Amino acid sequence: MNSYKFPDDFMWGVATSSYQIEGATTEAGRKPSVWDTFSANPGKVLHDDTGAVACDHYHRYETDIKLMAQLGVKHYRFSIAWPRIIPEGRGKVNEAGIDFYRRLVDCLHQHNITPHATLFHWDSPQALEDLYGSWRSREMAKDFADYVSTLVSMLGDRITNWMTINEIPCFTHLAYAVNSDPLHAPGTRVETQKEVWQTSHNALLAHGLATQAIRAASPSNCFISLVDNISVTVPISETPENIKAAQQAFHLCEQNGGIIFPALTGAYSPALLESLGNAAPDIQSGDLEIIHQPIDSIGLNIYSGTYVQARDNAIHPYRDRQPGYEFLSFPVGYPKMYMPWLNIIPESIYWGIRHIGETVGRKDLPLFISESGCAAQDQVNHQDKVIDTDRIMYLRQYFKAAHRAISEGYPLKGYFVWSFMDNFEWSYGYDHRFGLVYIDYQTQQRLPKASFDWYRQCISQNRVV
Ligand code: IFM
Repeated sequence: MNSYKFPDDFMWGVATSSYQIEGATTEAGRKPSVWDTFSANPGKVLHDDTGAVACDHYHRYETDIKLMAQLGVKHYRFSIAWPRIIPEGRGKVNEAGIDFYRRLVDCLHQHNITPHATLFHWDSPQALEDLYGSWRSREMAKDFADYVSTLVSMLGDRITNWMTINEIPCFTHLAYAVNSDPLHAPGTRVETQKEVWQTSHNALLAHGLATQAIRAASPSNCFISLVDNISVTVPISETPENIKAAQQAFHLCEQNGGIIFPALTGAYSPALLESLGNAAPDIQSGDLEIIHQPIDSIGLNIYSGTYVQARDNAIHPYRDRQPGYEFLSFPVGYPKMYMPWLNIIPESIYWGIRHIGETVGRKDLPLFISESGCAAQDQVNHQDKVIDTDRIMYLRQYFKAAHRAISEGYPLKGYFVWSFMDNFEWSYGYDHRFGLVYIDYQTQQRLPKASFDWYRQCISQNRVV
């Protein structure tokens, strides 16, 4: 019998991000982020929801941390809002902002929960957008590193697990659109694909400079990761041909070749550069060394994937050629959770991990699932319960795929479920609930769902139940 037992030191955790839960967007010196501006613009976010109040976590963090302790997690991944720390993006430091995170982290320690702080989860200061267009400028990477340096020198006595940046593709490639206004994220219209790739290159520089800044400012030994939402290619069946096809396809699936490859190997994928041609970003001398800083682990946010199969004469999406594989589209009726993109592919966890080792060539690098979870149409029943068996079904399969990776020797160290509680799901507002804890946004009441109890049992028994 396979009991799906995990290693004794496996890190079970939950994750959130600042703009999605904190609220209090005008309090204690915080100035607007690009998401405040974007969501205040009618029609940009479903139902015109904004993060102004969100889960009011800024005022209710103690209640929330007590619930985390009841869940039994020993690890919590949250993010720090740059506009709380340096409201104008550069220059004057806001002590009240630092104090909030001091209180939060102290409370976590009191409950024996280890903080894992993400330094940027998309809520960049609006002032820098106004000044130089945010990620369109290399200045952004320098300002980010200065913010990080300040923060780590002030909070490094309490936090030793740092994650530089969350999901580079989402605030670059989704936010800068060629000759059209970006639909799902704040950003700008640009004229060429090259400009879009330049934004992700600048974000990679920010990651590298921030990594250097953390090492320099941290008062003690610390652990640094990048968090990436790689696009996982999954072989339709595990024949040698299909596995090879999935590995080849990984380079050109979405932004993999230009983000995870340079970050972990110091070079853009040659296959990507070839396919981009003139659309490739300008890479200045020394950039790749900065980007490819030694890090201690990689965080993978994996929710879904793309099936691939071997095929001679396949036409590649970027140009005509015969690369030996094809991306498969999903049949009508393929099972998905409550998000247009959330096709249920549990084995994406296993293949994402395996690609880092075999396809990117970083078998040495410890990794963890820094986000995985699903949205569901949760409802409170007449007994005041949310019985989200769909979420349990989803997580159970994904945990088993993580277990498979560990049993085959891949260095998976932890799993952070997204999300601890329902929250502001970006352009989908509050309609799509990802939490283990239900939030009643009228009353701010917290209600643990059935999946909360299920996850609590997994954690206490250290296996998939
Ligand atoms: O809510 C987001 C999160 O901010 C980043 N990763 C994906 C989640 C679900 O869409």
